[in-house]
Amino acid sequence: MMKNKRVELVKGDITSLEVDAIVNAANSSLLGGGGVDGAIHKAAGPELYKECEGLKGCATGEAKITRGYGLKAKHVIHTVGPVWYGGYRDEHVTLASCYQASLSIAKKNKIKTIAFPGISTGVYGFPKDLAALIAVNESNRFLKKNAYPEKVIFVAYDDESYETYRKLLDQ
Ligand code: AR6
Repeated sequence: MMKNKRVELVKGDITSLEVDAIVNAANSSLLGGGGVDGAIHKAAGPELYKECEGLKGCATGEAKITRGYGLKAKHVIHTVGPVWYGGYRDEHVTLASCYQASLSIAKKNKIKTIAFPGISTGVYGFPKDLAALIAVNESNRFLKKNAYPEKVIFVAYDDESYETYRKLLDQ
């Protein structure tokens, strides 16, 4: 369906994917929360929480990796997106950094397939269309320069997000 074979779009729950790594939209404590973070911790089980405790948090715009435990995914890459303040705090730069940091960790760990939810587009309030544009641009930029990851999968949780990504990827 997509012209670029290294980028894919799927709709649904990221915790069900059998990939090398799923990305978590975490907060800086890395100790869980609601949204996709809550779903990932619930599916992975208490061992994920234990490993996260040892990481001592993560700065906004950065990323850290753990194992996947009860998930089908082998690893979880936890990144902390920016809270949207109307665009006045360079949120777009920080969000781009989340994608670059996550993809760099994937490369370091020779991860072949990585799946991203819409970082910051839930509780953190980042506009979904702008976030999807950043996600696609940063991923394409990284893939052009690197052999790993081999494939990036964008996971749209609802129809609206799916359409937003589809339009960006179809061109
Ligand atoms: N699979 C894929 N996408 C999902 C899933 C799922 N199971 N569940 C939600 N989404 P959010 P944020 C989508 O709020 O905005 C947490 O409490 C959702 O529709 O999970 O980065 C953390 O601990 C939305 O498009 O993350 C932080 O405190 C996207 O995932 C804070 O929320 C992200 O929504 C992070 O906020």
